[in-house]
Amino acid sequence: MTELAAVKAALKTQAVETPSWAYGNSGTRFKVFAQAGVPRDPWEKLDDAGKVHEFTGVAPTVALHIPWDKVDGADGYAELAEHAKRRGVRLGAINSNTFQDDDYKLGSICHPDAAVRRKAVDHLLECVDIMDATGSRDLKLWFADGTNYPGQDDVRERQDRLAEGLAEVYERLGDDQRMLLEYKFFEPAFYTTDVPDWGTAYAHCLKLGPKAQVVVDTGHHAPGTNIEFIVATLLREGKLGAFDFNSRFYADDDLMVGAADPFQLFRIMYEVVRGGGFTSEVAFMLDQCHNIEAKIPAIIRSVMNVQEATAKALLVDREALRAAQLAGDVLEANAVLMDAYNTDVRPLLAEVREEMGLDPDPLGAYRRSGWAAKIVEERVGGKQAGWGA
Ligand code: AOS
Ligand code: ZN
Ligand code: ZN
Repeated sequence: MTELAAVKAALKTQAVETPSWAYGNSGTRFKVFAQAGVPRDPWEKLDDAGKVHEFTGVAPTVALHIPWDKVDGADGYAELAEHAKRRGVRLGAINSNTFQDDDYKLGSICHPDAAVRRKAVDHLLECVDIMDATGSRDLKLWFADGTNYPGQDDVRERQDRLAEGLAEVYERLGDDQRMLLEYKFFEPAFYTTDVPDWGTAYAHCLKLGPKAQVVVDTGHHAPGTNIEFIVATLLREGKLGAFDFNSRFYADDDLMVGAADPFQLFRIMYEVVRGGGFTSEVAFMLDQCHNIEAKIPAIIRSVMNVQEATAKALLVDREALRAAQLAGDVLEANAVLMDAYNTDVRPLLAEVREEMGLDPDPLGAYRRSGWAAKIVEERVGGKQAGWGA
């Protein structure tokens, strides 16, 4: 296989998981701008996700969020999985929610009251039951737990509570299931967060065992953090479970991935490729909210941005780079990397899509499909789905 053929083959195997909540309405704490045609339930979210996969060819799974995507009936989740299949996609990670209940004001799994911790852990166990029904591999955990004021709670004891709760859920996982622990440096807690950084997530995952892995959400770091270094380190330790891709300018902005800093995304993807993460079990998920832009095209654009960064990362001349590095040729090593980054990979990706039997222009194809007008016309009445509901 020529090198270019190998790059194309790799790009064809790429799988980007889209989040169910990105198809619904979202906003800031100031205002949610509702959009016509937005899904009203998980079934319609899957209809839209099916369109993203139909036009990109590389978005085969959809992450669910419980309780936002809760369905009724004993066979509800099996039916949802069937519905996904009919739309050409599969159900992906199950995201838990221990942040929208009044009981969680002082935390969930780290709460000082054992009864609240019990409630939180029971919810996580319920999520594993759902995974059994949907056939999902991953349980994605993000905790809003933390404190707002120094002295509010015992920071160290909260870690013990966290470890205890996680251990109980870990024990419940099936052989092929994983627990993905996401960190975030602040928000909603403003003084301490119980899983604030990759080191804390890594320490808990290490203690738990091989089925516990760290999630890197690209929007969850302090400005200036070298995320690709974290990625390289976690991959080296075999502890990178997944990405939550999005872009940030200031805080956890959840904008389209690759929109704020495509160069950073390239550097991250280069470390993924370099560390063997592209072919391993690392899950590439989007975690975004499309507050003002149309949802489906924004998600298609995001998937394409991931593809472009990946293509550039795959195009790095690794031999030339290594030779320059070993020779101590700083400028040449940097030039090799920048050459790949500055390559216009859009024609290459258009070819890849054509070879996959797809339209080379996914956004144009979506626009021409008439789906946007159809959902506006058909999805009338009922309550639109949204982040938080
Ligand atoms: C929150 O900031 C995190 O990014 C989580 O991944 C969260 O669960 C997700 O945004 C869906 O609520
Ligand atoms: Zn996230
Ligand atoms: Zn986030």
